[in-house]
Amino acid sequence: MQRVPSTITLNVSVSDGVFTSTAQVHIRVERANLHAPQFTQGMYEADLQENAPVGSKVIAIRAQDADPGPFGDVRYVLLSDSARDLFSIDGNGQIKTLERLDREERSEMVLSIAAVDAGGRSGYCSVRVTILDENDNAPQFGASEYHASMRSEVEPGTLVTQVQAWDLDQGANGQVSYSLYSEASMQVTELLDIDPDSGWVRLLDREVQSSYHITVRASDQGVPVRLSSLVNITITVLDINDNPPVFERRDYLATLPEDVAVGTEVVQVYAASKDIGTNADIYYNIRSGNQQGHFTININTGDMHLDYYLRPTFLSTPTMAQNLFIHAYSGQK
Ligand SMILES: [Ca+2]
Ligand SMILES: [Ca+2]
Ligand SMILES: [Ca+2]
Ligand SMILES: [Ca+2]
Repeated sequence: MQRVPSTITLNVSVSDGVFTSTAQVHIRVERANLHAPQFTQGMYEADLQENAPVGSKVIAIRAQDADPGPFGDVRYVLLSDSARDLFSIDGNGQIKTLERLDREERSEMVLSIAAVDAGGRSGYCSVRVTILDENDNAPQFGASEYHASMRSEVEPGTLVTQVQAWDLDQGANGQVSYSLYSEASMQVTELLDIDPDSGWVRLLDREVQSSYHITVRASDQGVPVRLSSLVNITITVLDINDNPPVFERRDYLATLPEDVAVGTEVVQVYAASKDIGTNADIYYNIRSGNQQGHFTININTGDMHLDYYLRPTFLSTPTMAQNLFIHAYSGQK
């Protein structure tokens, strides 16, 4: 290609046939901006580790401009507003981070970048940045503590309750498994266990106790560090009414003088049940022996009173015995 001189000098003369005038015209030749910058790729792909320190290198991109001189000098401009706080790009097309990036907030970003020459011509490309997961979230249980109940007569093997935890991380970093907290007492681990995948708590063996307290751990499968959380579960055993009340004594004996006043307390009977809660509430009535209605019993306390004036009836005999059968029952009044 022939080199174009940077200035051209023209000698110009004009004549009207009589007079001639001559002038010299200097023309400075400027190069034309023939080429727009062009990226080597329209789309670049880059991976960036989550939480990488500020200033980490993401990728270097490059645009070329065939013009010599300033029209061939390229500078890079990050066009995406949202990316400008997070990434920088320097004169060599090197993209670096300005912030630590959180994959759980945004796992992928596409940056639009322009290469601009001194003449204002430009070319464009995109850079897709994929944020790679780091195990930076522990599993979180759905509740701060769990309460469940089971009936006292359930068979071993029964599923009692289920806990669930979520982990925001990706893949193994977010895969949750459940276990009984290893510091749980031996006693608890013999009575209950938990399915590592589903979080279902299962009864292994029954024991006479009104509640169980266990601690469950949810762990992720992160490498190299596994993260975990703990939660407490209280399981209340709902009693069934299967223990009939037993009187503390088989026979109660009361002796009354013949002139006893109406309303006098005769005796107080007492029965108890091995059940718990309302199933241990005992009620009393007189089952038989009280056909004349001489005695009353307090249904709640077992307190028996004389409800009759004895003297007229009993005068004829020196002593008189009366057998009463008291019934104690539990549950509903
Ligand atoms: Ca150019
Ligand atoms: Ca994160
Ligand atoms: Ca993460
Ligand atoms: Ca995790």
